Amino acid sequence: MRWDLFCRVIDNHGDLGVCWRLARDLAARGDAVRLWVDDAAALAWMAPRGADGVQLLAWTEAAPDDVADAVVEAFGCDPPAAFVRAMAQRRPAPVWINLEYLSAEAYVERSHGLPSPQACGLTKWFFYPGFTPRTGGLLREPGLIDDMAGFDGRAWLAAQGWAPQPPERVVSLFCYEHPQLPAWLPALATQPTLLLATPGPASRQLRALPRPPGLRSIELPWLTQPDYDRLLWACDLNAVRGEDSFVRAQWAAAPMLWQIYPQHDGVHAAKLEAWLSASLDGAPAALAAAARHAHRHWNGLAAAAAALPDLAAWRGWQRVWRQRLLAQDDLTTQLRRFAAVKAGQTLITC
Ligand code: TRH
Repeated sequence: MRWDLFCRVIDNHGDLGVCWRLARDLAARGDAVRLWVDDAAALAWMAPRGADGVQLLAWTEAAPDDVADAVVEAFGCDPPAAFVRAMAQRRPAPVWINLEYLSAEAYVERSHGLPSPQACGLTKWFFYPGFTPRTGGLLREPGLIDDMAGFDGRAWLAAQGWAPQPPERVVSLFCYEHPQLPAWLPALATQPTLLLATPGPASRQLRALPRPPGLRSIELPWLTQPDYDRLLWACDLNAVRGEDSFVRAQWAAAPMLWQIYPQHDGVHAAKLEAWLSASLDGAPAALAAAARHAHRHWNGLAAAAAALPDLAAWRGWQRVWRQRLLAQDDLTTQLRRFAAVKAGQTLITC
């Protein structure tokens, strides 16, 4: 199958991060992918060597010479008008899919797979990632779990020059502007800790804060997506943000803190609670309570800080949660199946 994938970079790196990961996965399965991006600058560090089978194109308002079998607009970015006109003229019509943001909230299962008739006569289908079999699943490329199985985290960190000095634990930090950071550092330092801070807000805020005794930190460069994965696999605790690193931390199955993408009207609180309920369902009560509190405090939704859960017990539970997620088909498998079925059912309603 041939794909046209549209990505508009709003802010931060998740739009491009998710689209690149999807494009790479589709191509690795033998599909031809054109990835149309309005600002691909971050690929210079995220994926400096590109990917076989992925044709990277600059977003253009010009009419295309042709349209692929399936068109995916990521996060409701609306393809260019001339492209949509070409889609409506194509026979057979392409399958048009809107790949939505990830959430564990209940509306996702209700909305996943619904059609939306468009003025041009085409049907746009809503495809929701998610954590349950009644959603579109999560991006998980073939071989990911095997790659982790043979990975030696401490050796990899040492090879990068980021080896902890025993008995230091290693924590990765990828965050937005973070009001809790000044209080978090002394709490981390109660045990010898090496903090690996990603570029951007994490390093910038850290630079301005005193280092409590017991805490060392290293400012990292931007890593390729595969190397950022390896960082998550190597660390004892990962502070992640947004959507894609949030998913990758769940595949790493290490203790994690998620700084959700803050939304002005506070709707992110419901999104956080939905994920906490899903991912801690069945966890030992004390662990679940401590992990919930840690995430709420991390997101400014709980006043007082509290001790983190025991990292060994937390890692044990993250592995249980990962096993549950592995039971569902991955997003690319489901998307390809969905597009093939809809291609057979494309309705021209005009
Ligand atoms: O950068 P983000 O905050 O992106 C956000 C979210 O996706 C949010 O949902 C969306 O609404 C907003 O963008 C527009 O976090 P996220 O989703 O983790 O994306 C970061 C990407 O960068 C991810 O693919 C991982 C990748 N990455 C690297 O490749 N190397 C690195 O060194 C780091 C730190 C990240």
